[in-house]
Amino acid sequence: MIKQTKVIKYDLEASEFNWDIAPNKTIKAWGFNDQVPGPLLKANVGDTLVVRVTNNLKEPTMIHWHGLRVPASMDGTGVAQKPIESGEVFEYRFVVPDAGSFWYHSHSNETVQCERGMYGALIVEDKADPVTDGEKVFMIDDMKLDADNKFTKPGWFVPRIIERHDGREGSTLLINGKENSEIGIHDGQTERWRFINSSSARYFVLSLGGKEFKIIGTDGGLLEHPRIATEVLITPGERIDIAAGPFNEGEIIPIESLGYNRSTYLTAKRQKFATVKVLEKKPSVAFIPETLRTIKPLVKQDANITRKVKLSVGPSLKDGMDFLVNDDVHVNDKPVKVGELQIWEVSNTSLMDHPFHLHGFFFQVIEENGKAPEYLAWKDTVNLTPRSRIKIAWMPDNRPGTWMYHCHILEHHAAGMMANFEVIDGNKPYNDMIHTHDHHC
Ligand SMILES: [Cu+2]
Repeated sequence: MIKQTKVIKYDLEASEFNWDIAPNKTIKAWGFNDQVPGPLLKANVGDTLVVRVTNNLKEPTMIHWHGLRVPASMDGTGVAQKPIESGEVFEYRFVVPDAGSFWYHSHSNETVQCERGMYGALIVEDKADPVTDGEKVFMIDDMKLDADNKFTKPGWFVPRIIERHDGREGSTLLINGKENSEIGIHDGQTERWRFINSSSARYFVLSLGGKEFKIIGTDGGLLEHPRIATEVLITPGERIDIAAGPFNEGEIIPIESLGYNRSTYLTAKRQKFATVKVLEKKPSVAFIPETLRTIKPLVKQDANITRKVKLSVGPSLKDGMDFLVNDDVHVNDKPVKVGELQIWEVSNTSLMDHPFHLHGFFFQVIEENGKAPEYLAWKDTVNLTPRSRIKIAWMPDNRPGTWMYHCHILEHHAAGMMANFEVIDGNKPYNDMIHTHDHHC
């Protein structure tokens, strides 16, 4: 049987516009189609997405498709394409090969463009998805605004150092671009809630007022088995899908983040992002099976390491500190060959957390600080706690080109904690010259 695939077209217009994050609280947002987040893009596995981006900002932009196994030329970074200049149009076109909760965001002047709202969700569905009574996407963000609701950058040395060290965190807490929103779910029903952390630097520890939920998916789609939890960490860039409910009519449940200590100057505390109200009872058709899918391990835990990636922080005279990959900033790492299994040891020698993100490919964490992880999952973003070490396994499939990995705290990425590398076709001679391009974030 030939699988029917569709071509799905979207138009995104990047511009500046007024956006109400709360009644009488309006910001000058940068975003897509006059909304924060941008439009929800949806497709089924195997569809071709064609996204025409018109840039009506006063500066260049590019869009990165976070978690999607797109061709290298569609990855939306400065090594993959020419920036879309002000007034220009660029068409992204790619097949969506995997089901899951993905997102798109600016990969150009990211610390400014993402902070102001240039992101949106991209959901890829599959027939094998569990049946639920409904689905919601929650894009988590925070904004640092001044008294006039403006995005000012810290001027003084000390606040500037704090923002560089911690990443930019703000006290305006948003779900889907709104403060204090109210969300409804019916008594007796179970919904799939997809959480995407689109903030610059905030570590979000999801809690529903202590109530149990089932974690059913993460970056690369469904887990093998649901995991019952009352809290789960979602770092910048990461996604967690849960089955929420059933709850009882009249219940008021907060969607909150518990404090996470990531050794920042500013300490995190428990904070409410939104409120769930449980409405009248309705029948349910939801069924969350005990086995959601099978994930084959790529390799055994004791597999030989093929590369070491060290994340660290070093002193810098100019900015207080540099954010380093293998003791350097904005690195060009060695190429990898198509079809050659990669076993990377990623270590963090610094005293703060870093969410490590690999573009374009999913990996499996096969070891965490010497131990096998509790469960198998396809990931593209994984947290490294202070002084920790993990092993990840991933396979460069046949999508040669320039790719990158970086810390997803946007200020750390911009300060140097990133590397480009080539995926090369092993059957063709490798031309060292392609490695001499400029560094881009
Ligand atoms: Cu970092």
